[in-house]
Amino acid sequence: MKPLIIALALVLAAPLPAHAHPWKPSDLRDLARQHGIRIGSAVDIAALRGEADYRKVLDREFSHVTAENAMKWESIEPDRGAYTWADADALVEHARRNDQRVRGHTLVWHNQLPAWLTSGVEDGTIDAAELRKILRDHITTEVRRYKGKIRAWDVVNEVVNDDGTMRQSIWLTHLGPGYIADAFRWAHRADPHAKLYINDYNLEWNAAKIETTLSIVKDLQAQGVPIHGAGFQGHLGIQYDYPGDWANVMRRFADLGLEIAVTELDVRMELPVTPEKLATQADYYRRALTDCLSVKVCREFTVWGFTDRHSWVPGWFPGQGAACLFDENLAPKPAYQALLGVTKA
Ligand code: 9MR
Repeated sequence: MKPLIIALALVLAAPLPAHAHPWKPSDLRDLARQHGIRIGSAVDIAALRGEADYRKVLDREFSHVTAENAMKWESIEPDRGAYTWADADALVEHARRNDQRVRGHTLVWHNQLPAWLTSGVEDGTIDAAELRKILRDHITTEVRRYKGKIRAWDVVNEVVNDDGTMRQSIWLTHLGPGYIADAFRWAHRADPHAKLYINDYNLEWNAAKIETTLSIVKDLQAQGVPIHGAGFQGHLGIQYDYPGDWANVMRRFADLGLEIAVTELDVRMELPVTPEKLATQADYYRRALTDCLSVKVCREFTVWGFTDRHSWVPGWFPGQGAACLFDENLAPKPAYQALLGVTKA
C-alpha cells in the first residue's frame, strides 16, 4: 500500500510536459498556435544582427515579423535607382529559417520617402506623369523581389487624416485619389498571392477615420480593386481609455470581406513605471488580443517591437515609454503574462 501511495504522489508531483496543459501556453508562439493565429513583432534590424539575446526572444516568441524600417522606401532606394536590399533581405531570410511569416511594410506612405524623390517633386524636376511611373516601378520592384515570401503587404499606410479627410500627401496632391487603386493593382500584379492591406492608426476608435476608411474600401471593391485586409496599428497609451468599441470596428471591416490584423500594437505610459501602470498596460494588451480573437478573420496580432530596449516611443513622446511586452533586459512584463492567459472565448 505504502509504496503505491508514494509512487502516486511522485507521479502527481512531477511536472507535466507542456503539451499536457493545452490551456497554459509555454510562450507566445504556442499561444498563437492554440488560437490559430500568428503573433508577430516589428524587428529592428541592427538589433537582429547585433544582439543574440534579442534574436533568441524574437525567435522563441514570434511567428510573424514586420521590418520596423528596413522595407521603407528611404531604406531600400536612398539614391535613385541604387537599391540597398541587404537589411530587408536579411529579415526575410531570417524569417524563412525560423518559420515566421512576413508583413511587408510599407509601399505607399508620406513618411520616410527618399530625399531625391521629395526634393524632385518639390522643385518640379519630377512631374506628375513621372511620379506615377516612379511609384509604379517602386511597388513592382519591391513586391516582385519578395514574391511568395511576404504574407501580407501594407500597400497604403495612413492615407486618412484624423478628421476623416484624405491626407494631402505628395501622392494625393500630384496623382489624385486614384493612386490608391493603382497601388493595389500594381502590387497584386507583382505578387497575386500576397494579402494586400490598408493600414492606419487611430482606426481603433476614431469615427471620422473609420467611416472614411470604410468608404475607401467599398469604393475600391466596387471598382474590382484587389484589397484583402484592414490593418489596425494600435498605438495605445494607458493615459487614454482603452478603445472599447474596437472589436465592433474590426467586425465592420470583416463584414466587407476583409481579413483583419493588429499590425503595430504598443501601449505606452507616462514614466516612471509603477506596478499599477504595468497592470493597466497588461489589461490593454489582454483586451486587444481578446478583441482580435473575437473576430474570426483576425489572423495576425503584431506588436511594434517586443522590448523596451528598442522602441520608437521614448524618442517620439518625451517622458513616455515602457510600451512593450518585455523590459530592457528582456524580462517578460505583466502584459506578457496577461497575453498568455487569454483563453478561447
Ligand atoms: O518605429 C518606426 C521608427 O523607428 C521610425 O523612426 C518612424 C519614422 O516615421 O516610423 C516608426 O514606425 C511607424 C510605422 O512605420 C507606421 N506607423 C507608425 C509607426 C510609429 O511611428
